[in-house]
Amino acid sequence: MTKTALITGATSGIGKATAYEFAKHGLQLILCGRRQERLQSIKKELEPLTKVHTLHFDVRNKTDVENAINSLPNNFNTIDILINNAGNAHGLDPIQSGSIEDWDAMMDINVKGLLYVSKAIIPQMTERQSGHIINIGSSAGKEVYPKGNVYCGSKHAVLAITEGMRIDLNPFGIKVGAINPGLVETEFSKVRFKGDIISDTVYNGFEALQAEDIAEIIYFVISRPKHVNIADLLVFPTAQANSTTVKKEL
Ligand code: NDP
Ligand code: 8X3
Repeated sequence: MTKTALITGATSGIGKATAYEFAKHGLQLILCGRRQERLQSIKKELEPLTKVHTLHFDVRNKTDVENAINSLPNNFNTIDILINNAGNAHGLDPIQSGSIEDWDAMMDINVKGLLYVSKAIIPQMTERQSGHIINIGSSAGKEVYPKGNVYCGSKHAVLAITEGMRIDLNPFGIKVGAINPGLVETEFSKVRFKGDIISDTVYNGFEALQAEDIAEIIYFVISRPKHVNIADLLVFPTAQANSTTVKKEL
């Protein structure tokens, strides 16, 4: 039977590439994000391959999250796979001069938003005793780098929550895992640096991961047999050894 996957943050980067990858394999899709026009144009492009429904909400707004999930039509309301991907870094500042607005954004989107979406979907998975949740963490969830403070904190939280979900959902046969990329060339740095010119240089001098690399890995993870759960996966570009060690040729 065709599986249905809900992807948050499907309007760009990793989430968008995952939508295209899943569509190639015939999964039915629920694509989420704030930028409605992008959702519509992705839907139009993917509809020759699969059925697509879009949901337009900010993951920070728990009422909107709940209403959006509750609004799903019958043919889309059984969610087999949840990809909790929406998120970003906001700013790269030492803790003493970081902006509270940036901190709020990262904790509210990366951590609380992930929880709100999960809360709206987990009950149907426990009831059916099946489902697969993948949380997109980060190498920043496994180590802390200078000025990464709150973003790293948010991604450490994602990993702790992932482990907690896996334990609590274990009796229900629900798979839970995290995929933790290093440097991926997406709109991530444009958002982090608020469009500043510095965002153009982040991926210079080495071959960064592309969103499609992560999308292929996500598809691999969701396509394992029923008894196999990839619980935690760290993936760097070859040029990157950890958050602070990147072999650049400039
Ligand atoms: P992008 O900026 O390209 O994509 C971020 C996505 O998140 C967009 O689709 C955006 O949609 C969505 N999003 C952001 N804020 C909200 C919000 N408040 N409500 C709903 N959706 C939101 O970045 P990436 O693809 O790189 O990032 C995806 C995930 O991967 C994030 O969790 C990020 O932390 C993680 N990651 C990224 C790495 C990288 O180097 N790029 C490395 C490791 C992890 P819209 O604006 O339309 O709402
Ligand atoms: C994104 C990777 O190194 O910018 O999570 O934190 S990094």
